Amino acid sequence: MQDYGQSKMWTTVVGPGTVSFYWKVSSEQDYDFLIFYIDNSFRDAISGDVAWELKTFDVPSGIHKLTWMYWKDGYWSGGADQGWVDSVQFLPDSDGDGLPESWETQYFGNTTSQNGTGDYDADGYDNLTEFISGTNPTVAELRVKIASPRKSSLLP
Ligand SMILES: [Ca+2]
Ligand SMILES: [Ca+2]
Ligand SMILES: [Ca+2]
Ligand SMILES: [Ca+2]
Repeated sequence: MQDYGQSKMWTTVVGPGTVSFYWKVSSEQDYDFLIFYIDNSFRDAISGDVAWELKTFDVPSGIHKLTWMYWKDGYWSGGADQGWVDSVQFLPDSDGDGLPESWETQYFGNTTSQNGTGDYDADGYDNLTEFISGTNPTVAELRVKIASPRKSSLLP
């Protein structure tokens, strides 16, 4: 690829939902960037030598264009001078509660009975927290609290 210029890839999705992907870049630090846009609005950029990173963004309702662009300034090149994007995944969330449809269906059998603030298994973690941390929203996570021993009871 020539100095000065850009290369792009894009896809369109129907929101609401969540897009996630891995990206990395090897470029001239602070001059050449790998950039992510939703429609024409800037969301994030990396520059220099960045190892694979997982990124997650909310996509609002409607049709949206997701764009990844490698952008170069007019002067030097650095590193391998390219960006990589991998494992792009869009999880639709038609009711906009932050829980992907596939996740709601997997655990609750439908998308309507639960939302992000519900706590189906009453373990103190709401469903959105369980989704983000990868725990099971239908099985209570064990919460262990070990109190420090009271000196008074040991040494009366
Ligand atoms: Ca949902
Ligand atoms: Ca729901
Ligand atoms: Ca819970
Ligand atoms: Ca749980």
